[in-house]
Amino acid sequence: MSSPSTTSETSFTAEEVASFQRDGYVIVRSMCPPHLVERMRAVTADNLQRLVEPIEFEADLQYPGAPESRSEAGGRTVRRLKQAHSRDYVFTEWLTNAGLANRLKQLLGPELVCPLAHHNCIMTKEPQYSSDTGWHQDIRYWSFTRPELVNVWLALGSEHKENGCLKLIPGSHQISFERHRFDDDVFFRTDLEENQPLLDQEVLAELEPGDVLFFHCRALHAATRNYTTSSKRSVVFTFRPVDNPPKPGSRSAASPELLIH
Ligand SMILES: O=C(O)CCC(=O)C(=O)O
Repeated sequence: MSSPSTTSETSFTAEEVASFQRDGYVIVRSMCPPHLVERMRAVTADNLQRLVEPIEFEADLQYPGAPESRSEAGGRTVRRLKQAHSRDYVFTEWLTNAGLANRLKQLLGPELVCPLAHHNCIMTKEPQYSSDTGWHQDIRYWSFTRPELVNVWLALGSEHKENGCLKLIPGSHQISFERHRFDDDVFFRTDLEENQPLLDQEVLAELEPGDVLFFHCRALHAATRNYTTSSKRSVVFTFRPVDNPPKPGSRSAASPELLIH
C-alpha cells in the first residue's frame, strides 16, 4: 500500500510538475481542506470588519479604479490584510499542511523556507472600489540570491473573470526580458507592440474555494478589478529553497522567515 504522502492527494503528479516547469504555474483543485478554508474565511471577515492592522488600502497604491485617497468615498476599502500568518493559528495549519509542503518540495527541493516579508497576506477584492493590477513579475521588488520562489494562492471563494481572478502568461517565467519592455514601475508594457504576442496568450486562473494556484515568482500575471457585487478573498504566501536566501540589508531580509518541515 502506498503511503499517503506519495499519493496524488498529497503530492503533484509527474504531469503537474512538468506543467509547472513549462508554464510557470499549476492549479490543484480542492486542495485545502474545507474546514481550514472556513476558518480562514471567518478570520478574514472578522479582521475586515474590525479593520485589524496592518492593512494596505486600495487608495494607498493608486492602481486604476482605486479611490484617490483614504478620506474619499471608498477610501477605507481594503486591498490586502498584511501579516496573515500572525492573524490566527489557522494560517500555521495551512503552511504546515502535508500536501502543501510535499508539493513545494517537488518544485523547490527538500528544505523549504517561507519568507514573511512578501505576500503573507489575505488579498481582498471588494466590489465598487477595487482596482486593476497591471502585468508584473512578483520578483520585481524582491531581493534573493536567485529568482527562485513559488507563490501559493489559495482561493477562499470563487475567482473568475468578472471578479478579477489572476491572469497569467504561460512560459513567461523562462523569458529574459529587456528592461524597456517594462514601465518605470516595472509593469510589463501593454502599449508596446513587441509585447502583444505574449499578452495575447493570457490565461485565466479561475478557482473555486479550496483550489490552489502555484506560480513562479517570474511568471507574468495581472488581474482586473472586481466587477461583481460580492467580495473576493484569497490567501497568499511565497516559498523559497533554503539555499536561496534574501540579500543582506534588503527588504526581503528584514522580516523573519519560517522553516517548513
Ligand atoms: O489580485 C490582484 O489584483 C493581483 C495581485 C497580485 O498580482 C499580487 O499581489 O502580486
